[in-house]
Amino acid sequence: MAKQFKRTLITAALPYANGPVHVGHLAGVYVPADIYARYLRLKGEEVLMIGGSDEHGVPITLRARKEGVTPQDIVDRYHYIIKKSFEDFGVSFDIYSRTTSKTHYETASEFFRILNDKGAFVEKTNEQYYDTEANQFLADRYITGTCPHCGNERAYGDQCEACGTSLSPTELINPKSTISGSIPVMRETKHWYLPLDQYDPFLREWILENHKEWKANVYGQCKSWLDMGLQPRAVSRDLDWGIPVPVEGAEGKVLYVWFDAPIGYISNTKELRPNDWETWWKDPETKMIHFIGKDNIVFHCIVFPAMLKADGTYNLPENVPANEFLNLEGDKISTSRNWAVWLHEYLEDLPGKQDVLRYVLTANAPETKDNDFTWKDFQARNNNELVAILGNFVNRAMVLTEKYFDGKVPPVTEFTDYDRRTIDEFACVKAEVERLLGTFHFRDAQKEAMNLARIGNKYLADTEPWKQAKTDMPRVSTIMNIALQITANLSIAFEPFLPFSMEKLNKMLNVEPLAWDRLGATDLLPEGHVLGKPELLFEKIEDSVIEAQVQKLLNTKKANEAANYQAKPIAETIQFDDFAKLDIRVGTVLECIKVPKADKLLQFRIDDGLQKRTIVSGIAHYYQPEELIGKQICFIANLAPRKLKGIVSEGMILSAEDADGKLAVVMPEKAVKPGSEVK
Ligand code: B3M
Ligand code: ZN
Repeated sequence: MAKQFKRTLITAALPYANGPVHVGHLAGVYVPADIYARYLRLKGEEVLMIGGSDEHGVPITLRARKEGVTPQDIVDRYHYIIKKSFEDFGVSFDIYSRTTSKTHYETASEFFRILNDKGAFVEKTNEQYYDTEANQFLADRYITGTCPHCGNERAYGDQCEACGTSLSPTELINPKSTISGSIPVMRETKHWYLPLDQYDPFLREWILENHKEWKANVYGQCKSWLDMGLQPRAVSRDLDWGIPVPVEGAEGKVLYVWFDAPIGYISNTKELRPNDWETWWKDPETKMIHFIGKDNIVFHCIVFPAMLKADGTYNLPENVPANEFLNLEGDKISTSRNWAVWLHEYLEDLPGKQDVLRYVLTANAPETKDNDFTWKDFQARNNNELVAILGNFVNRAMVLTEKYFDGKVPPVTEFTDYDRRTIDEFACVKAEVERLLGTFHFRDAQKEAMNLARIGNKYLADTEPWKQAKTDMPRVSTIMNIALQITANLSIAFEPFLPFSMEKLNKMLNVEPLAWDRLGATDLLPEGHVLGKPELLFEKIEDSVIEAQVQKLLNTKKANEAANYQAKPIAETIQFDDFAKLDIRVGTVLECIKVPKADKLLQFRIDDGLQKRTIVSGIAHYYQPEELIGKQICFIANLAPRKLKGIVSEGMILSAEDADGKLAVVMPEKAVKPGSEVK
C-alpha cells in the first residue's frame, strides 16, 4: 500500500541568476512541476510550489568581474527577468524568492550552525592556490593554464573546454590567476566537509531499497554514485560572494553554493508561511517532491538528503522526478553560445502563444532520454494537434450549438448505444490521466487528454448533426449535449497543461473552473445553460513565422563560427624562387556571366593588358555577375589552362575565404593599369 499524505510540497530547482531562462529549463523542470501542482490543486489537495533564484556561486562573480559590476548587480538584473518569464508562462509558484534574501541568510546560517554544533562536519586543512597580488584564494574557475591532456592554453582550473576533460587546478601547466594575471602560490586553508561516506548505509537503504519506484534515470544515477563510493565534500569556499560561514575563525569563507541553494527551498517556504513552515518540512504527512534536471540529481538525492538527515528533524523527498536534457535543433542548449530559445524573446516574437510552447515541450519532454526541440515540430504540433484536433472540436461544438440552439445547452432526448459507448470511453480518461500524472508521466498524460478531443471529433464526424438537423432535431439535441459535455471535460483535463487556453474555454462555456473530480461526468453543463461567445482557441502558425525563428538560430550559428574562428596554421616554408614562379596580375573585368547548370561558377572575360582571356571562378554564391563588371581583380596568369564545365579557364582569380567559408575577391586598393604585376 502506497503511503498516504495530507499535503504536498513541490520544489522546482532554483535557476542561477546569471542569465535568463530558456526552453530547456521550462521543459525539464518548470512545466512538469507546474502541471503537477495545478493537477493537485484541481483535486482540492493542499499544495505549495516553491521556487526562487540561486544567486551565489563562482560563475556569477566571474560574470560580474567581466562586466565591471558587482555580483549583486548581476543577480538583481536576472532575478526579475526570470521571475517575469515564469509568471508569463503561467508557472504557478506560490513564492518565487531569492537566495540573497534576509530570511535565506538567516536560515542557511542557522542550518550550518546546527550541523556544526552537532559535530556533523569534519574540518580539514589543505593547500590551495592563492593570488598574492589580489590577496585571495582562487576558485578553480579563477585559474587558467595549459591543459595537460590537449595542450589548450586557455584551460580552466576545473575543466578544459577544448577537450572536455575535468581537471583540478594543480594539474594545469603554467597556472595563472585570472584576477591579477600573476602566478598563484600554494597556501594552506581550512574548510568544513560533510562526510558523505558516513551516510552510505543510510542512503543505500533509503534509495536503493525503499525507493525502487524512482525513475530509472534517477535511481540509476544514484546507484552509480553510491557504487563509486562517496567522498567527504567541502561545504565552504574561499570567496567574497556568498553567505559567510557562521563560526569563529572562518573569515573570508562562505558557504558553498550547493550547500546554501537547497536550503533556499526551506527559506522560501518560511518567507511564505512564517507560522506553519515546519508543517511543510517536518510533518511526516507532508510529501516533498523535487523537480530538477539530471545534472542536479546528486545534490538532491544524495547531498541534500544527507544534510537533512544530519539535522534529523526534516522530511526527506518522497520522489525526485528528474528529467534528462532538451536539445535545440540537434545541438546542446548553451547559454554561453547563445544557443537557446529564450523565454522572454519567444514571447516578443510569438505573443500570446505560451500554451503552444507548454504543449510542445510536454509532448517532447525529455522524461526518459534527451530530446530535441525543433521549430518544424513546433509548427506541426500546433497546426495538426492544437488547431486541428482540440481547437477544431471545441469550435464545432460551440458553433453548432449557437446555430441550432441559440447558444444554450440543449437537452438529452434519448441515448443511442453509440452515445453510451462514447460516454463510457471518455469516462475512462480520468483514471488513466490520474495514473500517469501521479507517476510523473506528463507526456503520456497530455496525450491521453488529447485523446478526449479525438473522441469528441470522432463522435461529431460519426453522428453528423449537420445532416440530422434536416430531419431529426431531437437527435441533434442529444448529440450537441454530449459534444458540449466533452468540451467541458476537456477544460478540466487540459487545465494543468494549457492554463491560458482553458481559462479562455471556461469563459466560452460561461463556467467557473470545474473540479478535477468531475472529470468524466456527463452533467457538467446543465440543460438550458447559456454559453458565451465562440472564439478560436488556437490559430495556425504560418511557414514564414517558423522560417524567421530558424533564421534567427542560423544567425547565431554564424556568429559563433565567426567568434570561434581559428586561422589555419601557416604552411611549410618556401624559397623566393618558388614564389617567383607565380605570375600574378591585375585584370579588368569586361564581362561576367553565370555558367549554366553550375550553381557555383561565374565565367569572366578579363583584359590582362595584352589580350582578353576567359577565367572560370567558383564564387557565384557570393557575387551577382553585374557587380563585378568593370572591377579590377587579381589572378594567376601563368596557370596551365583547365576545362571547367566544358569552358577552358585561363588562370585563377584570387579570393580570400572568411570564417564561414564565404569568398571575397582580392582587388588592388587603387586603380592600376591592366596587366600590372602583383609582387
Ligand atoms: N542553480 C543549478 C542549475 O540551475 C542550480 C540548482 C539549484 S537547486 C537547489 O542547474
Ligand atoms: Zn584539454
